[in-house]
Amino acid sequence: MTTTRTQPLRRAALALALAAGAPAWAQVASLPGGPAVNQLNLHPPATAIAEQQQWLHWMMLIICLTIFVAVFGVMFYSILKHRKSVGHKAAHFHESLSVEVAWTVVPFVIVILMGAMATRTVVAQKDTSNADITVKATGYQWFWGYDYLKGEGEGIGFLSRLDPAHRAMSDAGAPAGDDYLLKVDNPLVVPVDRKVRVITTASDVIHAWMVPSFGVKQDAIPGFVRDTWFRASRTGDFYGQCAELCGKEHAYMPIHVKVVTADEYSAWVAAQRKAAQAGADAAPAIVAAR
Ligand SMILES: [Cu+2]
Repeated sequence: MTTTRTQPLRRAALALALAAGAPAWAQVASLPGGPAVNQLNLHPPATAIAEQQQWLHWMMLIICLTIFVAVFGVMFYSILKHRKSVGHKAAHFHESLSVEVAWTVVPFVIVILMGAMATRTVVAQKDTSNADITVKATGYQWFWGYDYLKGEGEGIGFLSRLDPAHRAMSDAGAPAGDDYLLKVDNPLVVPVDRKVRVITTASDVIHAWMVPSFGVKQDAIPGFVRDTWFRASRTGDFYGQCAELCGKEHAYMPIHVKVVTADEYSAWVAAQRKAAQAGADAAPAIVAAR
């Protein structure tokens, strides 16, 4: 009797919950170069370094899992088969040289092997020499500033801020779009297959410049200069976020890197220069008009 009465109620509540929740998540699709729907794994790599990192990540995980299964397998087997209730008699040996040598040498060899596999990538991550383009990324509360210091585009500088519409969506608790909280006014534009050195610093508190697809995460520290690099292997839009808790708007300072072809990059540089020149020309005119 009770079931027949509560079932329609439950169904109605479920339908209501689905109707309320469905529009929010049903229309969100994976963002290429950014987060994916139901993403469990790391972002698809867009640099050789990110590829190596992911290979290392899986290799280390498999090694750890193998050790875990082997150690716990032996342990549980021993507990089960050698228990007192089945009449097992404990051995009474002490100080076995061979066992002690084995449990010292085997883990040592495993650690050395893992370290040897990672060393090449870790060293390569830090090699910022011979960059084609050098960009300074400055963390501010709460946006990024980019200054092209060397290479094609030298002298260009701008701020990169979150789209105010996204901030409003966050305040309203109504997220929408695939690039929610990742859309900026001015993305960092770089050419494909060129070594881009990113110098990081900050003007107020510690921030961190992170783009997962590039395998890059570097603290931006006030009063200090740190650097990292990437060489994007394909064109497209890649997204990241500030990765160091930097205050109340920490979640609202995304990173958008636009990787374009060499020609598109040259065109972009020319357009930036033209805009800067137009601005410089207009300024005296405004002064004169007063
Ligand atoms: Cu920050």
